[in-house]
Amino acid sequence: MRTQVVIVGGGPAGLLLGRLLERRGVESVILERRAGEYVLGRIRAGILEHGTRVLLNEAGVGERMEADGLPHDGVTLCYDSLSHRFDFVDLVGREVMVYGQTEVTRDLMDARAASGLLTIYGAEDVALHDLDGEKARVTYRQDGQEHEIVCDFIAGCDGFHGVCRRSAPESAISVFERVYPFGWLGVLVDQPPVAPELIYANHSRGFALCSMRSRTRSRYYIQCPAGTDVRAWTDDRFWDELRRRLPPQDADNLRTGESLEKSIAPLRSFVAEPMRFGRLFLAGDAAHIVPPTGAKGLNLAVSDVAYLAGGFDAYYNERSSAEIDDYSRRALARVWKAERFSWWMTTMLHRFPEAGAFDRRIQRTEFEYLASSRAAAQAMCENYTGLPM
Ligand code: FAS
Ligand code: PHB
Repeated sequence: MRTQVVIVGGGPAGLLLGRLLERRGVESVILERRAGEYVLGRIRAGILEHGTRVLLNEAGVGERMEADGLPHDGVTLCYDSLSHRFDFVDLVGREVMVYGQTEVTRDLMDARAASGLLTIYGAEDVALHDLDGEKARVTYRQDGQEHEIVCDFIAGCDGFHGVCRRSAPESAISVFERVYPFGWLGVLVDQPPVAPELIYANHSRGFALCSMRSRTRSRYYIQCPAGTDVRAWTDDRFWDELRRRLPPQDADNLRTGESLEKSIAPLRSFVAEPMRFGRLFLAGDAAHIVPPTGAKGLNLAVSDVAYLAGGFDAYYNERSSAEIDDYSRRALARVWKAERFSWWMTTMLHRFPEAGAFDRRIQRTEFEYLASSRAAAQAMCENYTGLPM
């Protein structure tokens, strides 16, 4: 088989890249290791930046998001007994969209199927070849059969544990990483959210987040020590701990129920540089990871593939390589700003086991400054609702 771009990974980055390329007349094949239903079963992000919402609408996959999503124009941060609501529209003139990653992925899958474009699910042992050759090659196995695709470019959209980043020459890649001493224990429940907007709380017992997927389905997280076994957490134990970390009026409003999903996400900051190796381009979690505190992970995948689609468009339709040659620099400039913001939100809102009295005073002062300075609040909201793409 031959194509112009092979996309490895059928998550949001790969599917959105495929959609953006289709709109520009560039041919792609997506290779996804898992089955489609498995991909949809992963509960991940919940907040779309303003720019992501605009881009999904421009790509013609925003209809269900606009019908079912929840535009939010504010968020509340708490620190012990302190609580402050940040009004996005007043401070930075834009809002965010609450619409789960699962639904974004479903919309993209449906659009690709409706266009009759090829996504190969169950593609095993994907391997990349000839990254510096005249053409690149991708091999994979499906139903016991070996297959090969010859292509101009490979987009590595296969996430943190994928094969693409590992296929780059070890001497050519630089890695920057911070692993946090805690994770997020997350629960999905079919109960109305505790409040109309998100609540991020730094309590002496640890971080908690009240989020949602709709007016009848909620998503909650509590900080837990790294290495925690999710089996040690019954629903009742989770609800009791969450209630203890929330402001009293929110704890009283909490509607509990049987968890539809319960999982622990480790927290890390990670960037691999550069994001291009010959004919291989990395995008999304394949190139970088942020702690979810800033709600940046999915949104960074979106800006990466927007840049990459523009680059392939210029290459094929204007015979110019300038944009793809500048992809890594341009993408990393936005990645690092999101890494900074996600690190800053995580540092301010979590209890660090090794923190001393001075560290906790500085953390509280960071919150008090943020809650008392319009300029500081504008900076926080500018990042949370999304820096320009
Ligand atoms: P993804 O990991 O979503 O997709 C990669 C795809 O590649 C997967 O479908 C995988 O099956 C496939 N793949 C992997 N290896 C392959 C191979 N060798 N061959 C073929 N296919 C292969 N972000 C937030 O903003 N908020 C959150 O709350 C949040 N929670 C998260 C929880 C967890 C457990 C994780 C892991 C991430 C979370 N994220 C969150 C970040 C997440 O939303 C990512 O940013 C987002 O999924 C990025 O999308 P992709 O880059 O497409 O990577
Ligand atoms: C979510 O709803 O899953 C969510 C929301 C905000 C975050 C992280 C996760 O910062």
